[in-house]
Amino acid sequence: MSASDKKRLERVHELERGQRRQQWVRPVAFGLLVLAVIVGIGYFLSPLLSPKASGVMQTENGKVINVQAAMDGFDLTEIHVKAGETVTVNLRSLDNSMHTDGGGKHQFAIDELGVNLVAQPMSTNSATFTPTQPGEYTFYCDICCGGKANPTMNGKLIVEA
Ligand SMILES: [Cu+2]
Repeated sequence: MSASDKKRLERVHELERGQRRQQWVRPVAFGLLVLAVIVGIGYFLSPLLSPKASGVMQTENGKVINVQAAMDGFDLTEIHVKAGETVTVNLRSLDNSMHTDGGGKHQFAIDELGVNLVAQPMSTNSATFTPTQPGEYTFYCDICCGGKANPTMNGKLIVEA
């Protein structure tokens, strides 16, 4: 084999190696793209698919209030109940324990009514109380985001006569 033949042969091998590289790069890149799209769609759909649990329900045991808290505040900021009516608050924290600010916990506290409820990360905690005096009470979370002073981490419980 002459020197030029050897060189030509090397060149052919080089080309084959290059093609083999391309052969796996494309499917892998495509696979990653598909994965990214699926993850992206899942990320945007998950809040729509998970049941939106917040709201106020009238039950035979009084009023049940499902309220969710995250770093941007409570999803209910005004709650109406009647004086003398039993109120159960189910507070759900939507944040996980990776949050440095408050560790994913949120609070629902009403000083005047002796309510101090803390929900653990991604969990629900409940408190039952019966307000007897009509009036406007502030509920707040003093755990995250500057606490009580944060205007988004509070709301009003309005007790009607
Ligand atoms: Cu909070």
